[in-house]
Amino acid sequence: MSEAFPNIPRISYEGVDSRNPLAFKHYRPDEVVGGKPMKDHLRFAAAYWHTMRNELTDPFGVGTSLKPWDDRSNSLDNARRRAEVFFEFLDKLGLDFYCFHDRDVAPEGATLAESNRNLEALVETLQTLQDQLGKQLLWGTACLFAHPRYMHGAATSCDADVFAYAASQVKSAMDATRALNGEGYVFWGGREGYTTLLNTDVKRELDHLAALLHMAVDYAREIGFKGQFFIEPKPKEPTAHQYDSDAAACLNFLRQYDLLDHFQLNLETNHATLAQHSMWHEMTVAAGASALGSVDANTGHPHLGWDTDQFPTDIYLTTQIMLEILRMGGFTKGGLNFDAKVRRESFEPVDLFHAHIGGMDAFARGLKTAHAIIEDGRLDDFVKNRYSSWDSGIGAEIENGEVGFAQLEAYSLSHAEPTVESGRQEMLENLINEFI
Ligand code: XUL
Ligand code: CO
Repeated sequence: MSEAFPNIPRISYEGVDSRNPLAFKHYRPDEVVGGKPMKDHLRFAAAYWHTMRNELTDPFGVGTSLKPWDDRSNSLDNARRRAEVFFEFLDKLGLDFYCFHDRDVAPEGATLAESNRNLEALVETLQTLQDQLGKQLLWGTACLFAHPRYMHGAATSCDADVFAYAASQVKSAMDATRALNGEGYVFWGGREGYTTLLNTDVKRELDHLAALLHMAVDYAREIGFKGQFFIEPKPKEPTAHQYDSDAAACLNFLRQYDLLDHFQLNLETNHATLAQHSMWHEMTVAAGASALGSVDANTGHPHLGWDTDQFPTDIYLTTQIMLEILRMGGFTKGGLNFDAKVRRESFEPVDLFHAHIGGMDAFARGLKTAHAIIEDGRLDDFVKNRYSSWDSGIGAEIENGEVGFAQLEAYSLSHAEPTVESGRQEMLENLINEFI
């Protein structure tokens, strides 16, 4: 097949003085940071759905995206051509991983059997391309939200036949992920939520969602799938309330239904901000439960209240994300998946390159900055010191469960009014700026 991007060279590192928009200024895959090459810290992935399938429509207008290789048909040939173009894209950018939904890579057929056959055919193509170019599947998933059958949800549909269909689709998507040696499998609750409580039995729907996840855990055991399961929180959109609304809600759900041992969280910045949290908050909550698994790297628009899925370019954001990743000792099965799309006005193939280069450079800077902050040690020392009253004396006794109200009352009656210290927020903000 002829090249899809004939005028775009393989993207290489040219350093901070380069003015070439098709070069990395900061991302140097083999540069060692804290004992590990950048590429192994960052584990960048491209999202098949945005890169290959997003036509850049919006509620007010048709798609604008130019994809000369795509004849817009539902044929297997077109699907295979797209896969080849996608791997050319990964190769030129030096992206080591990718992620997909079943229906992104293979067309939905007239029957479930035909859809399954289409997916199996594309898995063969993807396997060949992975082997040829040395690429890896970060995670796979099933699209349980686009087809009209899922209008009321998939695992949480009011209709048991829809649940059965969704389960079948997850089964095939897990087979595909296992065949491609995927590092993980994601559940994002597409339409698992409600638009009105007038017609919804929330408790019953949550029970059903948990049942589907337990079936997935059982099936993984059955087929020997060793990948990591992830849940991806999002508070709303498309439904008014999504059951996987934020990290805390997901952890509570997993704990309630005895699934915590089998799942980690895949956190996405734009979902965090839709939930009125910062990404840093979500990461801290997940890390606190040892459930921080993977990241969908994107960002929202500060003035828009919906999921705009923009490429991440903010160095503060990438620094905060990489601080948490370094603090937990790095990714194991997870990575940084650019679940992001170019703007509707950025419709040319080269825009896809600019977008990924920017995201990769922003994360390379975030990694180097976070590593320097940790090496410097002042931030961590400050926090450690702030809690030093808990390291001995009455603090240690409380933490060890050695005292109760009566002892604490006696303690407080015999001691002077506590003297507390400044939180020094502004000083710490300035400290971060020393490194940015
Ligand atoms: C939707 C979203 C999904 C998941 C995978 O907002 O983030 O693309 O990442 O289903
Ligand atoms: Co996502």
